[in-house]
Amino acid sequence: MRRIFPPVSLIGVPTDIGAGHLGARLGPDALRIAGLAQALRGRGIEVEDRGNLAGPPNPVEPPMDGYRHLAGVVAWNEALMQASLRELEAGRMPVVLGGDHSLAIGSIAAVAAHCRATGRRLRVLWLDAHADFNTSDVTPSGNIHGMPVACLCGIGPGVLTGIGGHVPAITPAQVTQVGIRSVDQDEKRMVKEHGLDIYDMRYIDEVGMKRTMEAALEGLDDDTHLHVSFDVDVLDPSIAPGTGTRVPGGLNYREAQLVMEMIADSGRMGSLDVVEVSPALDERNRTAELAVDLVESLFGKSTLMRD
Ligand code: HAR
Ligand code: MN
Ligand code: MN
Ligand code: MN
Repeated sequence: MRRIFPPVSLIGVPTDIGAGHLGARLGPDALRIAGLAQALRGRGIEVEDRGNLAGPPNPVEPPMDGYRHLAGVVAWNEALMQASLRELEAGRMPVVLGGDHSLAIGSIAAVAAHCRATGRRLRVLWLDAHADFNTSDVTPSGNIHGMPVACLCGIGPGVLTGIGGHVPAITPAQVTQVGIRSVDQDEKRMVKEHGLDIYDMRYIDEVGMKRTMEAALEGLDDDTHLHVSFDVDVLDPSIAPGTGTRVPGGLNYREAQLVMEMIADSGRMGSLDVVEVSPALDERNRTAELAVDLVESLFGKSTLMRD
């Protein structure tokens, strides 16, 4: 059975203001050049590319009070929250092209607000090498792309935790993380304290990806909106070198495909972020091309007709 997807709106967010490395600002165009819109249209999906949002330039300043570029991160996320909510309210699926992962704050705040308004249950699947659960007190870098999950769970500055109008936007119980292999010392304490559901690389090694994803997707029902936040650094750097914070030991090609195929089979994906693509660090755009390949699988592409 071919699943019917709602129309998709691509929202480019060309910034690296939440990161410590420059380059994710070029991610949206790298994904476009890799043929994202065409690939989705090829699957019979109606796609509108809304172009890029506007926001402040990256001032490349040191952190202040534990945050680098807090005001700029807020500005980009407020713009994204509005843009994404507009698409959801129009019955369209926002696909956010990052940009660094701090953008998940605005993206998921919008989805949370929409789910609140429509009475749907929200679950967030966070595919990443990193837990992104730092706070200004414990961050080793001040980089806000290391903090979005904490901010969404209400732990962070009010200007970020309040972006969707409800604090917290989500609870840790709504979040499942897969592929994690880099968690900072005090961040470990944080994720433990807040009971984040983390399938790290050791778990995947021991149990295998099929059982990992069965566990990660457990409990989705017809009323669940699944938001997928895909940080391309979840992939092994040998297949996805074009990203700012590479960590060895990530998902291989087949594992990544299976993750996407099993999400597609759940039939519950209602919104998506593709973040941290950094083409200047890449080899001939292969990371963006791989991301597009994987997004096709998220939208139901498979080798055979399976049901
Ligand atoms: N944990 C590190 C920090 O907070 C790096 C995390 C940010 N890197 C990302 N996000 N790409 O997933 O500085
Ligand atoms: Mn809706
Ligand atoms: Mn991330
Ligand atoms: Mn990451």
